[in-house]
Amino acid sequence: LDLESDLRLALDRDELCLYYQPIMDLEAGVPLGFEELLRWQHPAHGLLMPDRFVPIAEETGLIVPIGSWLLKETLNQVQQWRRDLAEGPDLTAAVNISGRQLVAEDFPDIVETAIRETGIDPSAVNLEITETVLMDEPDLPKETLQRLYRMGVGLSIDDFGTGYSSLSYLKWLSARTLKIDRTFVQELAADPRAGTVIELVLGMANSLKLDVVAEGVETESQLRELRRLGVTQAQGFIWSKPIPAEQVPAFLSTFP
Ligand code: G
Ligand code: G
Ligand code: MN
Ligand code: NA
Repeated sequence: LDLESDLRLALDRDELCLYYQPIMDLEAGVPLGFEELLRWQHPAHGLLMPDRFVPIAEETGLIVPIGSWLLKETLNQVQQWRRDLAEGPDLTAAVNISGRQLVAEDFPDIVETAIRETGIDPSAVNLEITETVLMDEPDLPKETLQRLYRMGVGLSIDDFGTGYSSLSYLKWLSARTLKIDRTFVQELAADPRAGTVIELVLGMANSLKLDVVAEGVETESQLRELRRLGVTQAQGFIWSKPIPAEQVPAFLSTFP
């Protein structure tokens, strides 16, 4: 199955599409924003999930043009919801960024152009970078991170807790958000230490003035426990799976 040659054509053939999952404000009980998640409507194999093709896109470098496209597409989409929907004005846009994009010299220009062309407030933009990328990238371009910070764009550390966290990067990174990996949420019921780890992350995040999002919330009991620990932002199937853009207005209309 030669997905690589198909992937080279997918962008031009309009086969890539974006799904969106709400990120919830637990105190207000409303969505505060949406995370973009990439899908590939393959002509022969149907709807492919990112784990099937993002690694190929990263190896081949195709993630760079694909990533530029989806950044612009997401900012445009979220800006439209911010403008057009009663529940939309403060929504944030979370966009997954791979290491290959981050180390490209023109990445800050690409972000700046996407923001200018879509007209979205830069403070509504969160770029999600996995902790593993931050640890593994030896030449993490600090200039890029500083330029993004000066633009007012937020950085979210994705899958936090799964990498080999030296934590030293938190000092100079000026991130806005830590996203606690869903494995910690899933272990809450079975392993009391999972809750302790989340409490420690919240304490550290509080000292560093970082927001914390808990990922992968599926059950009421997980939600109750996360609230008890002091988590104020979360996402997961309990509210919604990732959904196509067309379904977002109906989702938003269910909130007061
Ligand atoms: O639902 P889900 O299967 O969508 O996503 C699986 C993984 O693929 C996630 O860990 C996510 O970080 C990654 N992913 C999803 N969308 C994108 C994207 O647009 N760019 C990159 N680099 N990774 C993505
Ligand atoms: O970018 P990130 O690695 O955080 O990607 C989010 C991934 O988590 C996507 O694959 C998405 O479909 C998945 N996801 C989102 N909410 C839930 C959930 O409640 N349970 C599970 N098992 N997966 C989730
Ligand atoms: Mn993510
Ligand atoms: Na994650």
